[in-house]
Parts: sequence; C-alpha cells; structure tokens
Amino acid sequence: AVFDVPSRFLDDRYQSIGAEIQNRFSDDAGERIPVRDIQPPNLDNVGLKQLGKQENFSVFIPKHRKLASALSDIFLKARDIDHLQSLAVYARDRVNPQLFNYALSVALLHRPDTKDLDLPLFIESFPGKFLDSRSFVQAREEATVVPQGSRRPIVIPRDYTASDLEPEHRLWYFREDLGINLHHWHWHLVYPFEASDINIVRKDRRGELFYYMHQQIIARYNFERFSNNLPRVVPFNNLRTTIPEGYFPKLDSLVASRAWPARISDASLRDLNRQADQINLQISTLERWRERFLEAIAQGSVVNQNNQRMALDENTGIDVLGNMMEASILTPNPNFYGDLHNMGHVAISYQHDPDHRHLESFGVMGDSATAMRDPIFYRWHAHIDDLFQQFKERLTPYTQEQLSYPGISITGIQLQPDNGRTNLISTFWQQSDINLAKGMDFVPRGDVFARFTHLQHLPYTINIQANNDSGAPRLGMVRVFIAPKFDERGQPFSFRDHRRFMVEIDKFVANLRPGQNTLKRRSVQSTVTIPYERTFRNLDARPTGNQEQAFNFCGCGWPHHMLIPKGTPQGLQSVLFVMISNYEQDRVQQDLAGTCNDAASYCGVRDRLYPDRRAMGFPFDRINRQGAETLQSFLTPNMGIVDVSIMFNDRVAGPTPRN
Ligand code: CUO
Repeated sequence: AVFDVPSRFLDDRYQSIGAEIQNRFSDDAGERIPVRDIQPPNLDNVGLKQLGKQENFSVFIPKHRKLASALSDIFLKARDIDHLQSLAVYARDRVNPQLFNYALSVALLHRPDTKDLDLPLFIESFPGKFLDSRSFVQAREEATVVPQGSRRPIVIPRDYTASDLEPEHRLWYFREDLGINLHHWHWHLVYPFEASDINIVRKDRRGELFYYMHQQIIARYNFERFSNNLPRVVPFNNLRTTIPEGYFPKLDSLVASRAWPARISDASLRDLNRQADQINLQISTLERWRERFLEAIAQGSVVNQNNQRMALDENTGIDVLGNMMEASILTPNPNFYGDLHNMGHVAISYQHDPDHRHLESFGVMGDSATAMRDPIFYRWHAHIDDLFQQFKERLTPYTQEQLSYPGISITGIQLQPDNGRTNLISTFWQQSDINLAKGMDFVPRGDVFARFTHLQHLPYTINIQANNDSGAPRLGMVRVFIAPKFDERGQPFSFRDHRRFMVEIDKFVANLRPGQNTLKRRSVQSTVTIPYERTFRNLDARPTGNQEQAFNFCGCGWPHHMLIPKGTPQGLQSVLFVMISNYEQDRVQQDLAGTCNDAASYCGVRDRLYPDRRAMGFPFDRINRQGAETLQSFLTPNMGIVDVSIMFNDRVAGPTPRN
C-alpha cells in the first residue's frame, strides 16, 4: 500500500516532482491510502534541526526524552485517527526516524482509539539493532540477485560477537536473544519514565515493577551463569574501577550507516561533556545521587521538593524508590535524588568518547533495544538491585502466620515433561526465521528471511497435590519459582542468599475443593511469558480476533523460549518451589475481560491494577524470619519444593514453519 499524500506535505525538494514521486511506488502498491489534508503541524521543536535524520536516538538522554515527549504529545492530541494519520505521514520525513517510531508507538499505545491497532514489529523496522551487520550484506545480495520464491534464509551465525577466549561469551544466547531484547524494549515503551501527560507515566506500581522486572532479569542471568560454570555477576559498585568485560556488538545502525561503538576490555568511565547531546555529567554526581538514595533508605524516608520528609512505607516504599532510582517523572525530588539509573546507562554508553571529540554516538547500553547485549548491563543492574535490596532487607520478615494458608497444605509436586523422566527439564537449540524485508530501504521488494538459533525447552506439566482441610471450597494463588539448588561453590544456599536467585516461572489462581486436589499446569500457560509465536510472528500472517487486541501491550512479556535456563549436559541441580497463598487476600477486584494479561508478572495489565495485592516477588522479597535460615526451614504447610534437573542437549531442532 502507498499513502496518497497531499502535495503540500511533500518536502520542498519533491514539490516539483510531486506526481512522479507519488507514482513511483504505486505500481507495486496494491492499495492507495488517502491522507486527509490538514494544516501541517509546527515541528520546529522536534524536527531535524533538533535531532538529525542520521543521529542515534536514546530515551536515556534527557534532551532526546524531551523531544520524544513533545512529539508523542502532538500525536496524542490529534482529534481522531485520520488526523493522527495525517500528522504521522507529515512528520515521517521531517523527524529523526527512531524518534518518530518511539513517539508514535507511545501515542498508539496510549490513545483510546488506537489501542487495538498493531504496530509493525519493531525488529522488522529496525533489524539493525538485533542482527549481525554482515547478514544485511547477504540479505541485500539475496534480495537483488535471487528471485522471490528461490530465496534461502540468511543463516545468522550462532555466536558471532566473540570467541571462547572471552568467558562472558558463553552467555551470548541470553544477551543477544531477539526475544529478550524485544521484551526489554517493549517494557520500557509500555512504562515510559517521561511524558508530557503524567498519566502516561503514572501506572499502577510502575516503580516497583521497574525494580522487580530488572531483579528477575538478574536472577535469570545468574541461573544462566551457573549453567555455564560462571559465578554470579559481580555488581558494578565502584564506578572508578575498570570494566574487564569488553563488548564488540557487531551491529550496524542501518539508519545512520554507522557501526555501533564497542568498549575495549579494562575501560573505565569518565566524566562526560558532550555539547551536541547537552550532556555534562560527572562520575561524582552519580556517586552523590547514590549516597542520597542510600541515605533515604537508612532514614526510612525521602525529602520531597518542599523539603518535607515522607516516610517510606513497608508496602509502597519500594514503588517510590523505583521511581526515584530510574528516575521517572514521579520521583519525589528530581534535583536532589537525580537520575542515577538512566545516567548510569548514559555514562557507560559514552565511555569511548566522553567529550565527543571522535564524533561517535553511544554504545549499546544507550538504547533499551540493545542494552541487554552487553555484559555490563547485568553488572550495572546487579548493583542497582543491591541498592533496592538494602530497603527490602530492612523490612520486618514475614511471619509464619503471614505466609501460611490455614487448612491448605501441599503434599506432593512433580514436574512431568511431555517426553522423558519425571523432574527433568530438557533444553536444546532451535532455529527460527524472521523477515528482514521491511527494515531494508531501497532494495527490491519481497521477503528475505534471517534464520537464527535460540534456546528452547521441552514442554512440561507441573502436578501439585494439595489438601484442603478447611471444610469449604477455597481459592488459592499458586506461585511457582525455580532456582539453582547450590551456589557457585557447590554449597547449599542460606535463605538470605537463595531468595535473590528465585526465578518466577508462573502464577495462577486455583480452585481447591474440600479434600485432596491435583492441580495441573502446563509450561505454556506461564503468566511470565508470551507465546513463542508472538515474539517472532510475521504480522502479515496475523490472525484477527479479540485475543489479538492491544497487540503492542501484549508484545511485552518474557519470551517463552527463554522460560527455563539452559542447564548443563550433566543436568543442573535445581529446586522447584510452589506456594499456595490465600487468593481472598491477594485478589485485586477488577474486570480483566478483553485485556491482555498473559504476561502480567513482569508487565502488568494494560489500564488495570497490577493483578496481585502482594509485594512483587512475594514470598521472596524479604529476608527470612528467625529460625528459617534455609529454604527448607522457611516452608510452611502451604508451600513445597522438589528437586529438578535441567539437562542441556547440544542439538538443533529444525526451524518451525514460517511464522
Ligand atoms: Cu531496563 Cu536499565 O532499565 O535498562
């Protein structure tokens, strides 16, 4: 399809050849979409003078955030969809393409009249942020030389960013996974930290979710490290030390025709002074913000902009701290507590050119679509998690009474794979294809697929035997976690340490009839993940229907193929934990019909409250009560654990049929 653009929308250069340019693509285009002629908006404040077409764009950079929020605002205020379409068509060529994509995505996600519309898959619009740059040369060749129908997928090499000399490279399949990076990009799109309309930022418990979703990323990453014979990630807590982990992304910014900058081993952070980005940042400023954050935790209160002290409540304190740390515009005192997390990303991403003398843009840490590729992401976020945990460790431990569910007990748990031994999870490689065609300008039309390799696991069912001796039907919230059984030295964990390794894999409501119950839950039902197909589906083949509504919000979710960590060839000893808590206490009264809530644990539910009244991560968000120094002794009758083994088989399952 091609847009029928009013002639005054065309760039000056194209005015004289307007008709010609209109007709240029229309032979291939089946459909012409009329664009309503409107008074062109004033884009002076967000246009190419502010951020050029070939510049890189990052919401972490304050100047870029302001541009994004101003442009989203223009889109959000359009009075109807036709008007929005005209604005978007007009702005498309007059605004930095990444800024345009971000601002339009935010607007589409938050306008009541566009919630049900789909966006093109981000990876198809900006494949350069996800795939080896060399594959594009091959893709162009394939698309230019080979007729459609005979084209073969471009096979992305399995591990192309480093060699085995670099131990961190063992984690390539996690850090460079398409689904994980798409999830992270989507999460930050759904939870922007700045917008001209504060209601776009003010979502239920968004500060707490910032803490929890990233805490879970670290727990998952550490599980993967244990799977690869590596110790837990070392928090980047001294900003003055060198960073042994180098990273060479081998990504091309196709928009800017520039390679993404690398970071050599043993580099260190330096003060930034980049006029072009309006950034002037001292490392000591980051340290000062951190001191103030820790001081607030130690005092149990924050100082707001009017110099009043506000207590950090046991339940809501973490939400305040999340917004303060990130920082979102909900932070209680932006000047005092600063912008530690975001500017940490910026400081790391400009380490290679702190004063812009080499005219280089930021590294992968500067973009939420690419940040998780870099080992330093996990070191930075492990440090941030340590800061949050200082608050959590001060809270009163849950009592036995708060944890138990009178009358309800778990008498048995088995994990049954579809094929194989009880309590054994099998993992292996799988290949999948995605279409590169949309993200490549100026090549002949038609599909070109890239084939990449990712982790996968065999589906399984968890069976739970639960007794209900209360004499009446009950509702339970079933909380399922998995963690390594031993630490990196092969020693048993203390509870205090173990709780931070607990990876949430599912949470669901169950009916408990009086007497003995057997609950069955399939791995694919997980409320942490989105289905495999949704991560990689070609939108052109999309089925329509109600469950497809709010696709963009639903695009947020941990990718199902990464639900279970890799494990080891011998089988990594792990522990599966199940708790049934009292749903009457956990329930949030609201109607979830028609909403997208199948990955609510890490992403929440669109336009709704977070669907669990408990603290995120419950019951592992606090330290243990006295006398419960191990996971085993922490258990109350409504909890249970079972040893499971995660066994990796180094085979590649063939590609699934084209999505
Ligand atoms: Cu998601 Cu640091 O917050 O990247």
